[in-house]
Amino acid sequence: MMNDLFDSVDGEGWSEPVGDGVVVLRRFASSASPALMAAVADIAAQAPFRHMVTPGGHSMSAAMTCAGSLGWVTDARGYRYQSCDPQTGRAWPAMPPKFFALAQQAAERAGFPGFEPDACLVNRYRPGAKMGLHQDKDERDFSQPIVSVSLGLPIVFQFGGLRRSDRPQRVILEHGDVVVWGGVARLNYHGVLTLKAGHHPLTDEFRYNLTFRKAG
Ligand code: MD6
Ligand code: FE
Repeated sequence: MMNDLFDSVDGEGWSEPVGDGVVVLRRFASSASPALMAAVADIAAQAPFRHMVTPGGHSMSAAMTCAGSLGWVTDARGYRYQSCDPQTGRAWPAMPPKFFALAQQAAERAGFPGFEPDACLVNRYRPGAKMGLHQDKDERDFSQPIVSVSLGLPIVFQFGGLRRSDRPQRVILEHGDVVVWGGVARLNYHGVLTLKAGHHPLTDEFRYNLTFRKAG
């Protein structure tokens, strides 16, 4: 697996397979990260970060916004994708071309050529925020992978199995790391542990996560 230790056609980094269908492309997004964060600020100026409420009535500890033709929302009615931001009534901000290109390159590098994400969920964690084990299953086509970009403070990611009770592996995700998740792993449970306090030169006290999906 020589190519896993070296090269990436489009940039820096190295690959670490985590399990069938899951690979971490270490530092794949490092050089793009300042431009990605500038685009996040742009998105948040149009569609502000907010703490969405789960159908069970709990406010999520990660603040969220979205870009693309579809955005993921949760409220008392459930989880779904929709084309408008419920908070502003306007369409979600367009997917920045830099986002699309990076996600497509990462997917290709991981063996999923032709990935065309139409939704980018942007999560912002402050110290104390976390995301419990969940499946990403609101998308239409599970043949398409998910590409997840970590920016800012490190966090412990949990990669579980198809049952919530399957004991998860733990992997630290750092600034610039990209996880590509698909195939037999597409519906596996996963989450992140509580963010610890710290400071990052690009993101201050926060960790951001961009997850790209083909939702529609
Ligand atoms: C996060 N990520 O890293 C949350 N989902 O903050 C996810 O929920 C996620 O990173 C599916 C695939 C990759 C992910
Ligand atoms: Fe997820």
